[in-house]
Amino acid sequence: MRILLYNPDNGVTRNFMPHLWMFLLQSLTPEGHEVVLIDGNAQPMDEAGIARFVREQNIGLVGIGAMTRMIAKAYRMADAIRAVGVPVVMGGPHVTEEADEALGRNGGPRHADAVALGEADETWPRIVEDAARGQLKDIYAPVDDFGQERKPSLKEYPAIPWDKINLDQFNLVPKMAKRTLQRISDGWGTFRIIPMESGRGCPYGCEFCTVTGFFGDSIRFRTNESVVNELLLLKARAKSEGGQIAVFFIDDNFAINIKRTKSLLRDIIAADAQVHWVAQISANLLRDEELVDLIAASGGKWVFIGMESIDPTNLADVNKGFNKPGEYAAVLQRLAQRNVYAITSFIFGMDNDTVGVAERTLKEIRTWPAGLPIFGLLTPLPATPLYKRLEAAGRLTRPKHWQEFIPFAMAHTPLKMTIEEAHAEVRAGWAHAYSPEAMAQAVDSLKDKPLGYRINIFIARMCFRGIYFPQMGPLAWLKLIYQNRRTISSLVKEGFSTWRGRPSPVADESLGTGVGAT
Ligand code: B12
Ligand code: SF4
Repeated sequence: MRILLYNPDNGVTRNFMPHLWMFLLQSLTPEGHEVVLIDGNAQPMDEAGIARFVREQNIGLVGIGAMTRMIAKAYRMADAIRAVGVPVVMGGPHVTEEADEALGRNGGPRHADAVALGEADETWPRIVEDAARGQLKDIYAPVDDFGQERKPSLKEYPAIPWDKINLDQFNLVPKMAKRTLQRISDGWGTFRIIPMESGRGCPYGCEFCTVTGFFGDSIRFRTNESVVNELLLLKARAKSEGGQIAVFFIDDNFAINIKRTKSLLRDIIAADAQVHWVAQISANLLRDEELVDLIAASGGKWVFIGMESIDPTNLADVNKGFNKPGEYAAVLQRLAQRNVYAITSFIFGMDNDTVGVAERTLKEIRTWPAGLPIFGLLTPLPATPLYKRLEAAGRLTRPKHWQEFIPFAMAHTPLKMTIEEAHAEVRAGWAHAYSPEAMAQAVDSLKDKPLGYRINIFIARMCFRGIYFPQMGPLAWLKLIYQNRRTISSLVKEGFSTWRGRPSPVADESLGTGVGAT
């Protein structure tokens, strides 16, 4: 049987990296079946297009995975596929919480023939075999022989064959530049950001987060050896094709067990398996100097930190009181001293937020080392404690907000400002953090570092800006370049004089990773 695994785009941003679930399920597919992957972010498709694809390619089963914000598109695509007679199984965090919606058991239309609840590592092979026999069940749940929920252990993690998988759709280097860039230094003919997990689960239980409910509070880790081998495979692939690879450790809290993280990083260094990497780590765990040393030595370039708010009352409200705004600056300095920078994520529209929260936050940010700030709105995702609290309080204005997804729009009323005011705060956050002046200031703040770091932060910020401001077309890019012409010209001038002062133009090792290509 030919199986298509499909992840829809959200129609707003281009994800900079493929989704891990597709590669994982592909590796867990029983022998005798062929798996094709389509990521809508890299290969946009509409309903007619996917229906044609499954017919022409003789697809016998389609698996669709989606976050809440993409679910409406996922349902439309599923409807189109089912209309041409091909069964659809859906999985991922949204349908796990809203299985009745996907199966049409809540009064709405049915979108999926089957739903895989929770982690599907162990149920996927069964789903495939049932589909091949034409006997798909409605629901597949990860349970043991006694019907108790069972979280898969990651000790026997499948070897994802990164050396063989066709990754053409995930190359971030434009096709026309591939040949030329292949010859630069170690080669930049391909540049891919690959998702990798070293563990699952987070015990912290922040109120707005799906993770503790979905993956559980018991943390499970892969063996160091299996992570190191995967890194080595990816590194070898990048080398053989004259390209670059960076890894996004998608663990929700990569350092949740500091002892284990240190041991993994030491093993990566010992095996010479370093690639440039980014990971999510909460600020409280970055107090440890030795950990930060190891992060830098093992290839860590960017750390994603869910700061959420600079207001301790807000943090306590969402059960994230372990974040201490008073130590944010010190944490970021500690990283920057090792040339590791931070993606700092903030949520506006929290219960204690008032008008002006964006400017208050930006004032703090301006005192920190340059980084990549992100601003979002508090969003009640299905089945989270936040959703339940707001529902009970009658504060949800769009209880099924996912059925009509609107980017950066609230689905409940904040307590101390209006919905429109919260939207304006997010707009202000993005506009000021990524204005040409802020870009110039970020580059200038790194004037003591080699040129490569400044170029890296500038490119990363230009790309990251695209999370909020659409910049997909050439015109939007030209406008952006024009607006930032002063910073660009100063970087080019400096680059030119550095190059003239050197015997040969070797790319600066400090260039790091332009991970922010969203
Ligand atoms: C990496 C990641 C991202 C990446 C993008 C995704 C990517 N390219 O990988 C980035 C950093 C860009 C990102 C952004 C956002 N993310 Co995010 N992200 C994650 C993260 C950390 C890891 C995803 C992952 O690979 N997990 C590991 C794999 C193995 O797990 P999985 O995807 O769940 O798949 C398993 C099962 O769900 C199931 N499964 C999944 N799909 C399918 C399909 C089929 C057919 C089957 C059978 C089974 C199946 O089987 C898999 C194996 O067990 C998760 C948290 C987490 N730990 O999962 C959040 C998470 C998915 N993100 C989340 C959110 C909210 C966001 C943002 C909206 C945040 C924001 N406010 O801006 C944005 C939106 C991005 C966008 N462009 O639309 C939420 C989604 C909750 C929800 N109900 O939708 C999560 C769960 C985190 C959270 N805090 O709750 N994210
Ligand atoms: S620390 Fe991060 S992953 Fe863990 S519950 Fe909080 S927001 Fe979710």
